Amino acid sequence: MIDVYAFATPNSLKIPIALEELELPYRLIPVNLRNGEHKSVDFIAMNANAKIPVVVDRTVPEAAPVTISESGAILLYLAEKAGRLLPTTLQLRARVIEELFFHAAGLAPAFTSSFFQQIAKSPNAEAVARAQAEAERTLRVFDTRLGGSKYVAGEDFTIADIAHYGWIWRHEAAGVGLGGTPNVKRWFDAVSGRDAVKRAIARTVALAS
Ligand SMILES: N[C@@H](CCC(=O)N[C@@H](CS)C(=O)NCC(=O)O)C(=O)O
Repeated sequence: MIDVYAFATPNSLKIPIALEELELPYRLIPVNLRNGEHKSVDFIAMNANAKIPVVVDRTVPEAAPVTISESGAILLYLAEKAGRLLPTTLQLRARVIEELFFHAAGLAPAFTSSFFQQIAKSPNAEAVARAQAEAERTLRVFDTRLGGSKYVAGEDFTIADIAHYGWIWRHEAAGVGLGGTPNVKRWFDAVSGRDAVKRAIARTVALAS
């Protein structure tokens, strides 16, 4: 079994989407961030960074389980394990890896920061506006990339789309709309309509109920 430690969050959602798309059986184990469960000794033994998602793959033949954190790294691990959702040509693979890094180092931190500014108990108008502007800027970069192809790294759906979907799914919480980015809107509607994505959202949202 593949164990996925997660909660109803943007970074968590990526992993069930990948596993549903890959048709790999998995078990979702809730880590309630509201109760600080990610700071427990047992959780930190799996991820010293104290963040979800974490995957423990107990299905590795003749080897100890693989424990892995960082959603982008987990997506790469699962795609390589299954031999799907990651192109084999060097050129297309480079695009996917570029997007995974852009997501992890650009779009996700900008959206995370804007989200925290939106929910701040004592919001500072300048800080809110600056964080929102950077989230919108990264969204426009994403829109430009999507202007040239059906999916973000080419004509096929890959783990790069799954990585970006996590935060675009929660764009409203980050104070960002999709009205000014038609390519993102088109892509978001198409990815939201995939059966695997619908199943993953239902299972992930249920973690917080
Ligand atoms: N770079 C990490 C970010 C993970 C992350 O920020 N997870 C959030 C939930 S979406 C979390 O665990 N937050 C708890 C905290 O920071 O205390 C990844 O992509 O997995």
